[in-house]
Amino acid sequence: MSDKPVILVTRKLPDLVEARLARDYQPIFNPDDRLYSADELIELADGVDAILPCHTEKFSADVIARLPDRVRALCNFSVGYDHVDTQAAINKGLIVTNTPDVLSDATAEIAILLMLGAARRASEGERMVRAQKWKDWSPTFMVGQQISGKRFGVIGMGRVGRVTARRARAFDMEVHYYNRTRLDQDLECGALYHETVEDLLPHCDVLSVHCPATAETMGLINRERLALLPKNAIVVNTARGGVIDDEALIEALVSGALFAAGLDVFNGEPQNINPRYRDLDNVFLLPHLGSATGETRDGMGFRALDNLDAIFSGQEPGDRVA
Ligand code: 8YV
Repeated sequence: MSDKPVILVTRKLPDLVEARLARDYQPIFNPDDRLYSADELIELADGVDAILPCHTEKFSADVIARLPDRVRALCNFSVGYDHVDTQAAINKGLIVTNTPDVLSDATAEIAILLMLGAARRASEGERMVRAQKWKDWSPTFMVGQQISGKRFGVIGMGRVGRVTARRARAFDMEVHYYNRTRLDQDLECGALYHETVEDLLPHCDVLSVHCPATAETMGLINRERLALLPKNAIVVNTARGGVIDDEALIEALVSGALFAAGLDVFNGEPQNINPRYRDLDNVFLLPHLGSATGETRDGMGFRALDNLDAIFSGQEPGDRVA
């Protein structure tokens, strides 16, 4: 019998990541990439030393309480950890880690893609070409919005928010932001700080959401706050669906108060997103692709493994969040 730690890997991971896991641990893989129920997770965790989950597995207080005591850590393959009840993990003595930094570039790319797609009506145009409904060209045909030189507002100027702001500057956008604490000048790079979300919103031709999903940020972008955006603003969300009140956003898109939205994350994703989004031409919808590049998914896996390695060699993992 090997004395290597046993790791439950909840989803199919990139080949290089699985190869390193197989070299250094006794992994229990999920070759069919099936989404486990809570009961299955608990059953599979029997005899396991740590779990390497994704945000698709929910570790509620109840699930955590039912995990076998042998499980020492949840080393997530994600930067967000709103799927884990961290207080319950702390109470049980479970270490929780995430994968920051390695997905900032990829997520920023998707935020910029959503901004451009929403502003220039990309999915609407693409659907038209595919459906052979493109009949003519005229000076007033499918006119969108130019984003160059406009104001780019960021809620949550963490790693992803800062990289996205840097990319937006390449379009000569003026960056405004709200963050719980003001950044040092060298990290601000000239971005204009607003002390409250309410102060920020009137300055956003594009609003890009980058804050984590917490009890405080749930429903943050609600009807009252959306009303503070300039007319014809664009809302982009690559953070978590829960930060936006869907009904309020949809109303603003239908009424024309907002020009468009670009969304990569949703309440109820993947199967139960608000069906009204599907009927709106002025939303650009993507299926949670923020970190979906080969380079980034390898990087996330290696980062999760670095955390596992630290834990099983008796060191403090670099990305401990609980
Ligand atoms: C990941 C994400 O792909 O890392 C995150 O928090 O939202 C995604 O981009 C996903 O969470 C993997 O578990």
